[in-house]
Amino acid sequence: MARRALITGITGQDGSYLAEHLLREGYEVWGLVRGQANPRVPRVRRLLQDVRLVRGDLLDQGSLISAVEKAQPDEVYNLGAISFVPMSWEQAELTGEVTGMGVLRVLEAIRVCSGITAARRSPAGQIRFYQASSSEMFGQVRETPQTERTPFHPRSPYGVAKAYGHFLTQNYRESYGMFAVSGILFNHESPRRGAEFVTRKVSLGVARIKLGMASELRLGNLEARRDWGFAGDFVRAMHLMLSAAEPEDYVIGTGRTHSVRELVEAAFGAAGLDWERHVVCDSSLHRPAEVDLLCADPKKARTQLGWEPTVSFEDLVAMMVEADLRLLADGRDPEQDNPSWP
Ligand code: NAP
Ligand code: G4F
Repeated sequence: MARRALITGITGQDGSYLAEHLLREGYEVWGLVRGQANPRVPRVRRLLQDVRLVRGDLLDQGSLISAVEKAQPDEVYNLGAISFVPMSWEQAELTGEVTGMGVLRVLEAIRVCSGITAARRSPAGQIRFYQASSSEMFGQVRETPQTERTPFHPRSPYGVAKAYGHFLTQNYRESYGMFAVSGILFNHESPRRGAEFVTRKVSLGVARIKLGMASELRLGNLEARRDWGFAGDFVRAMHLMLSAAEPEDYVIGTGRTHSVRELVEAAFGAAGLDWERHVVCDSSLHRPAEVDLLCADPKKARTQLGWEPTVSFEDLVAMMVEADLRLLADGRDPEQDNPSWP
């Protein structure tokens, strides 16, 4: 029998790469989709044809129990979240409900469906659980690079909600003996990245300028530094964590950090453009509290999981710029009709 995986957030960047990876590994893949007319669902149905879809919402406990009952998964990957940091200040309560409390609801669905109680700990052959934790939890970093032992100091309602989900996952592991782990993932990008995140905003902006569709690109803080990797590499780490002998949390990143300014230089350079002629700094895009510097120490993942990133920062930026040049040159809509999807 093929192993079964249930993925929340199947319509997002990571959901698509993880589904492809697990299908290649021989899994039967189920994806949770929300809403009665979710515009991303036709795209998933068209592009990930072998994925089975089940309706549910991280805000709705009963729907998650039903989804687990229907999919009968061996593994659950909780990737669903409100994941855009600036939105978490605008809709802090909703972010807490989806990104934070959503983790509790998924864990409870697994616990209830598995018949786990304080007296009856997790049985053999239990459902394994992956939580999409984030380097945003490190926030105002206490040390660099950041490891699994670095304390958290989140700087956004999103980071706070992720910290709640992270500690809750650890707590369910300790309280009920569940195979529940968190991957503390640093920023990972791809041509499938949402257009609101800075890497994609820049690659789309460069493509529009190169094709004469725009002349300027407005950005916020150019000095923030991130450890940017390729999403296709990072989903392999999620699967390795759930395939390990013991449930443990891991930091996943490249170990290299670059500023937004360096990202901009690389992206405009990849299209043969001078960024200083086009980029406009817009202070309205600055955040109420910024995370200035993120840089992973992925040693534990390398030594215990054998995980290594394969795509460099320069190649990632070039890949995204080239994909967006092709996309816009073909007259396609970046949100609806992305040919970089499978
Ligand atoms: P993404 O592209 O923004 O996808 C988010 C997913 O969450 C979408 O499929 C969205 O579905 C779903 N979702 C939102 N609200 C929901 C709800 N109420 N119920 C069920 N699903 C809901 O995010 P991503 O980049 O793939 O990231 C995946 C996960 O990793 C997220 O939890 C994110 O916070 C975390 N993470 C990401 C990074 C990164 O650099 N990408 C780094 C660390 C951690 P709809 O299509 O229906 O909106
Ligand atoms: O691309 P970003 O919006 O990503 P951010 O805030 O680091 O969050 C992403 O990575 C987290 C992992 O650390 C995930 F958990 C989270 O879900 C998400 O995927 O912004 C990156 C940096 C920030 O410092 C921001 O201030 O870029 C800076 N920036 C400068 N100008 C901008 C802009 N960010 C955006 N989105 N748009 C700008 O115009």
